[in-house]
Amino acid sequence: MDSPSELCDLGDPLLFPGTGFNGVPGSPCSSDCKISGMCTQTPAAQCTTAADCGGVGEGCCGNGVVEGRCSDGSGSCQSDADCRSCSFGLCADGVTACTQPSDCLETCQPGDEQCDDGNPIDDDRCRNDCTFNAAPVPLPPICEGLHGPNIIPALVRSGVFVDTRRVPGTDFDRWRVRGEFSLPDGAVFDPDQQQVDLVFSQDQFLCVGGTRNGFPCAGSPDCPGGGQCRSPLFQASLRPGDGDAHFIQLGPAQDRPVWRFRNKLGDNLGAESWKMGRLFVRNKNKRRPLNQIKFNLWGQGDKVVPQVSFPIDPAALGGPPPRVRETLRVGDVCASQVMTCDVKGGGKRLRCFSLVGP
Ligand SMILES: [Ca+2]
Ligand SMILES: [Ca+2]
Repeated sequence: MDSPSELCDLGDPLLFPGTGFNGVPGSPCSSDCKISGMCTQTPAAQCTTAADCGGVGEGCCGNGVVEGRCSDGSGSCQSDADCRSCSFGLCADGVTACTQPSDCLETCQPGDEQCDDGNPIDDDRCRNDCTFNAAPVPLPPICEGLHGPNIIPALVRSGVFVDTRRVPGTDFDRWRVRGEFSLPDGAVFDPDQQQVDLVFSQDQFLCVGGTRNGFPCAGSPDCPGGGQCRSPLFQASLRPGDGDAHFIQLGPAQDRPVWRFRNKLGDNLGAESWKMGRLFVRNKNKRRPLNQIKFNLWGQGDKVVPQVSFPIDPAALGGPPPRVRETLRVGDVCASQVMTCDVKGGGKRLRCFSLVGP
């Protein structure tokens, strides 16, 4: 996990084994959490743009943009237009006469980043060293619109999927995930006031509704006409204001907030089969220096009509063993992790966990 990224709150060392802390050499985050990238050829050097790094050809990985350097060395750029300036009748080279920026011929020289999504998720389409991932485990579209430290790796300590007899067929109808993640600095986490989304996904997403209903998609722009790009496995949303169909905050203990969600039937519209959830904040203290959220979420698709079950393709994402991405979005924070599963009970039960770190 200690490759270039812009996670500026590295969290509990339990969560991120082998990582340094903010400001430590090799850490993607400065002590004041302002540095957002690392130079591609000298990874110990922190940067906010490519202009902070060596010379032409070296990129700043983790700042969320693929940049180059202007041929005159004047700064970072994404296109030639960024490099062309005309002031007092001269281009930036100080020699060429000009009346407007387009008269100048400075060019934007590409750097060595193949991609830069600015997030610290290493196994999505863009790796933490800003190279393309040939076999990605894509993030679900519910994380759309979030960048950098607001997309964070989670640790799933336990994920269980069971094919019970209560729902006919061979798909999985009972699920439970437990784990934790560390909130980035400045994140607002208030699940009784914010929408909470839970997604289990593999490599495919499909449009639901709109003019391309049923077609594969990578994001909502692929589903015009009001369609949604969703995981065909499991996707659920709990919205504030829906009464007991949402997380509520328990007790007056503001220093240690706990949120709980319960629905015995699991019949909330948009969150069918989701029966229980518990989210728990551990505040900063001496033993645990950073904000940590624990989650425990459970569901069973038997009571709701029609009954809910979903397949997990053991061959997707380079399996077997089966691999499933679990993503929890609360407000403007998306915590996600890929689980690897052991097959038990003749295929009727998956026991999954995430591997974090080297
Ligand atoms: Ca970059
Ligand atoms: Ca990434």
